[in-house]
Amino acid sequence: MTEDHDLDVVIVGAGFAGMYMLHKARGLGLSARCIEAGGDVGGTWYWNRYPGARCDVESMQYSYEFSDELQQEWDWSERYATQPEILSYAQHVADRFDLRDDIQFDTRVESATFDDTTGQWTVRTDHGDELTARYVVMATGCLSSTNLPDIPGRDSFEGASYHTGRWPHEGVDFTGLRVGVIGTGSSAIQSIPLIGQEAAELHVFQRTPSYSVPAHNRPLDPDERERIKADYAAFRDVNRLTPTAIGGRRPSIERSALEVSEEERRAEYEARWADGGLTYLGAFTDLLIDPAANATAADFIREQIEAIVEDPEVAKRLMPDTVVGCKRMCVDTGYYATFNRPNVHLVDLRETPIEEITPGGIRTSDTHRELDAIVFATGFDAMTGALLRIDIKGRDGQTLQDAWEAGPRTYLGLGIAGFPNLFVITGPGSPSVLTNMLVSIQHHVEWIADCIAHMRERGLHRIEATLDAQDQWVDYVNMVADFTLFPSCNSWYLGANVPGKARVFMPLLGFPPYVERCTEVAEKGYEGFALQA
Ligand code: N01
Repeated sequence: MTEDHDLDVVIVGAGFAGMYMLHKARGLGLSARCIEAGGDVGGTWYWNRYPGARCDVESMQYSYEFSDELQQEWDWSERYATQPEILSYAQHVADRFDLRDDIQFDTRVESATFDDTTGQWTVRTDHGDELTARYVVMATGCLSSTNLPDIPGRDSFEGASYHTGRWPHEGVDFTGLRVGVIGTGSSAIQSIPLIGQEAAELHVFQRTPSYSVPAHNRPLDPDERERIKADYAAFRDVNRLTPTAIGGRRPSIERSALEVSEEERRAEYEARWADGGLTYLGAFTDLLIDPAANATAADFIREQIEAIVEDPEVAKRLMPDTVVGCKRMCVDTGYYATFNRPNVHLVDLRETPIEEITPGGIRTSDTHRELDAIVFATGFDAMTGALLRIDIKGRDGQTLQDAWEAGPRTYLGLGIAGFPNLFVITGPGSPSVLTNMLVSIQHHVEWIADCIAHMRERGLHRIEATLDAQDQWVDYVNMVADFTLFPSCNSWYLGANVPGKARVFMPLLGFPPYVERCTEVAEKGYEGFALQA
């Protein structure tokens, strides 16, 4: 690692965003250091080691495309890759491009302060390092700051407790134990079937039921893999042109759910259910726009729950009544069927809320359940949590906490007015979590690298989003969200899962128009940004 403490760029985080940013920065001849809180690369895939953790974007899509050698040499083994396989892919990338030399592991960035006179950032870590850099790139991840709810008595529990996003590296053996899982989002839905097979008794504490579609995971057929690899670029292009940059294999149908006959609609849902995965929501164009269209997709899933779950009362409790898709859809392997096991019990917190966690278990309004272990599958302080945990001070000593008090404000999700030379990868105001993250990450890294190259060629040293451009962008992001059903339920997209967090719809819907806008901004000399020598 360079011993130099005066760098061109400091990158915070060594997940897929930070790793590629480091590679690109080196390619530009910049001196760069990446600071990573974990003990290795991988970001989300380093931390989320809970049973059943795997990506719900298909493995042939959830990978880097910047190096053809890399995408040709790596063989995914399953349709949806497991966490260990994705982590070993990240490690392979780190080795292949010698990235570790410039990554400082087990180190957390505590503050980043901009000096208006020198135009430099000073970055301080919990190890006492003090680095200066012209640019800071926040590659801190959207779902990395865990949300551990403040339930009364939480810390009094005498058994073992875990958060899915901070799972012990050595794994956990639940054999013979009485386990409680709090939460029923994606992490819970992936882990519950496996914990249910192991535990003596499993109690699932559900506050809001989730819609989940089957993954139908399977080993990847080598012929299928080779077919894709033979023209990988075309495969990527098709996926990139969908609104979520996912699933061009089964594209959205350009018509309303209400335009077609009942039989046709049903056949489409059945085909997508049988195929599995997130493309279920692409069945018709208006599923996330028109409540009546959405209800047809939601009804179909509720029917499936009714058919799978043997106890009609349990089935009813598992049925969501919100708009399907306005909370992130889940993809599962045997989730609903797990409730047919005699050792798995559903606790509906809407009927009997949690009152407290006790030394011996969890007390709800009707009873106390004795537990040996509690799993908090309670999610993340999404999109802003990891950024706001760092004390970031921009121009005139303004803190990011103050600037974002009423919710995050960015221009393109990439820059923030008042914070020169600070870039965010997949930040709020960009499509980010509504897309295949690998595609969004690569787009942002390349945009940032091109921007820095543009500045260097012209002897420019400072770039900052203008307040005007940022205000217009925030209005646009809100306008797009308001045109959809997304703001209609309490999702983490809205910050609604964290008590006290400002309620703002953070990501932007629609990847292709966003990419076009970013390209146009760059072509017009970074329109909406102020650039200075
Ligand atoms: O977190 P979540 P997650 N008392 O926020 C409940 C990605 N991901 O870790 O809905 C009781 O979705 C909360 O209830 P409610 C993916 O983008 C991807 O599961 O707020 N319950 C909810 O049920 C995903 O969306 C993959 O009422 C409480 C649950 O905890 C995102 O990460 C896999 C509570 C949290 O669900 C986050 O998923 C895993 C309380 N006080 C994750 N507080 C794949 O690629 C919260 N809850 C497959």
